[in-house]
Amino acid sequence: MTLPAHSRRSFLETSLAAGTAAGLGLFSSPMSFGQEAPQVVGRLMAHTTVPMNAEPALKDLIESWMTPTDLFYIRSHAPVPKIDAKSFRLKVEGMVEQPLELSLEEIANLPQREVVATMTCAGNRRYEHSRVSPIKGVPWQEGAIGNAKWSGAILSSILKKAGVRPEASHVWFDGLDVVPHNESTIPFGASIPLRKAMDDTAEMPGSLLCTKMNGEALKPDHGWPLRTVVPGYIGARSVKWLGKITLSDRPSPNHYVATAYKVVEEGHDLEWDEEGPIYRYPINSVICNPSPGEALNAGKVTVAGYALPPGYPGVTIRAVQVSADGGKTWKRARVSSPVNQYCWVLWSTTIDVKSGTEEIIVRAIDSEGDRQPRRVDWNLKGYLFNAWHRVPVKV
Ligand SMILES: Nc1nc2c(c(=O)[nH]1)N[C@H]1C(S)=C(S)[C@@H](COP(=O)(O)O)O[C@H]1N2
Ligand SMILES: [Mo]
Repeated sequence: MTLPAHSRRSFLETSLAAGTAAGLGLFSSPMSFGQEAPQVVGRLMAHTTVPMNAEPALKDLIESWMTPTDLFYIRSHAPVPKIDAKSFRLKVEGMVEQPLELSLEEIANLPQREVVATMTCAGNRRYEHSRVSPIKGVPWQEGAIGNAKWSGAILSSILKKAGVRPEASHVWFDGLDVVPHNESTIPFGASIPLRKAMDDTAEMPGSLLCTKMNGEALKPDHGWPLRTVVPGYIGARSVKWLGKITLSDRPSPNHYVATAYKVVEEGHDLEWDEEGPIYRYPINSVICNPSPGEALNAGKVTVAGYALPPGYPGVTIRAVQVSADGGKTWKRARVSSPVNQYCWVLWSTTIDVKSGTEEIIVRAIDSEGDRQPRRVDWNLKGYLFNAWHRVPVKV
């Protein structure tokens, strides 16, 4: 997938000219986190701590295909809400035959599933994107992504229990968090097409109402006691601290669907109105080792990272290619992890670098033959940045 080609601004590819090597590394340069020094929180580096917005170091991130929960990025728009598990009820309302109020116990008694899926923030790699001109928003490097085992009830089974009326076509999710917005507060919300919610296959439900992450009760930062997980969609559609599901004939009017999370260029009112919400994430790949600006000896160098197929059903990563000569020649990397739909792969290879080698580049190709784009259009919010990933090195 490429971004809409409506840009009057420059195309964007990360390049040496656009930033100094020292400014690129997650840990090598505190300056890359803006004015404030990054704060270490457990195994994450926090951009902000209230609310928590934090990502892991890339070398830690690719240590395992399944991301340990303490290395999983956290993206929250407001502090973790206080929820009482005993009195908690998930509301299901709107265009349904029978509105529901379900306790955690009742949800646990519905058909359960366990799925492995990658979650990624639409703003992952925003930091690189912002080099063309500054972008507001968390300056994510390449760590706003993780792969976890999610377990819980299948969303469609709850919808069937409530009885979806024929005029419904979208499923809204509202969180229990309280996000400051225009001098007032709103819950974080999302919505997905009803068809996506009902698109269960033997391997993968269209959407999950998740109560466990990596085999343990969800951690508060990740949405305890209940969150949605929508495989293939940007993280923003997987609402944490889920309190209410509403069936409707239109997408949610919540700010995070109606206004935020759109690919717009200038952000005038008509452009926001015309542009639809982002749902799926695009193909991507990232070099996690070596680090930007790392000094390397001439000769063979190990290069490793992750690659993510686009969030289409059945699409996987076919190949990951690495170049040390500016893209003239490419070497195919070895994929060392399972290759599944909706999941990243981990890859590594060795490549020859010599005196004068300035950068190492990676790109990925999916099972449909679609390629990660060399460059993408700049957009106002810095979403879905997936140009070839370039890491400057010193040999
Ligand atoms: N209620 C609520 N749900 C939310 C958010 C939030 O701020 N509030 N952030 C969203 C965004 S933008 C992302 S990328 C993912 C991040 O999930 P994680 O913090 O478990 O990694 O949660 C999504 N769900
Ligand atoms: Mo996000």
